[in-house]
Amino acid sequence: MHTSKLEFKTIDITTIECDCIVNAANRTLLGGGGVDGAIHRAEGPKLLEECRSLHGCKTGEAKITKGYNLPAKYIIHTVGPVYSGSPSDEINLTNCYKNSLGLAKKKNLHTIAFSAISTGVYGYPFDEAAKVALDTSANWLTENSDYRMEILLTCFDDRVYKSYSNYLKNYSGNN
Ligand code: AR6
Repeated sequence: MHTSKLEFKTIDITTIECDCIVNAANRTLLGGGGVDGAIHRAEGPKLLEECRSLHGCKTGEAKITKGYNLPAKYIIHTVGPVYSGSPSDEINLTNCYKNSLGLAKKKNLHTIAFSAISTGVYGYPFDEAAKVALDTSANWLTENSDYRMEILLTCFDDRVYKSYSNYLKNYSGNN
């Protein structure tokens, strides 16, 4: 018997004690601004050194490193799409969530906290990104119902929190 969970809340991802946090990285995996910058700042040079050995990451894919001094045991680095308005954006963003969850399962991890991938510098509209994050996470839990996974979607920006709330409100209204 196990209980999987899907929730969202306003929290700084670098403070979360869990099996893994998901960083919204870029294709170099060598750090940047936003949540990526915050994670690298909180951790320091050892993370950067391990990231160098990974030789980058394609959009929609995910790679894992240790969490070093962060409270999370591991960091999954995924690369969201730079929003362009084309159908490939949704496919790539969906793959970020799916591949991160798949990697966490492969590593036998059971608690995962996501940043709101692509909703900052990469310009993905909040409502559309919320739909992808919530639908993909919920579908993954259904498809992997034999595995316990607790998913937390972090919202650092109030507009992200509002989009998650609104999507769920409309969702329950339709059912
Ligand atoms: N904890 C949780 N969420 C955060 C934090 C934090 N400490 N800081 C920011 N966010 P962004 P992207 C939220 O720009 O759009 C970097 O330079 C933020 O409010 O970090 O995928 C990379 O190196 C927003 O909702 O990532 C790439 O070059 C969300 O995290 C590029 O930015 C994502 O915003 C990736 O852009």
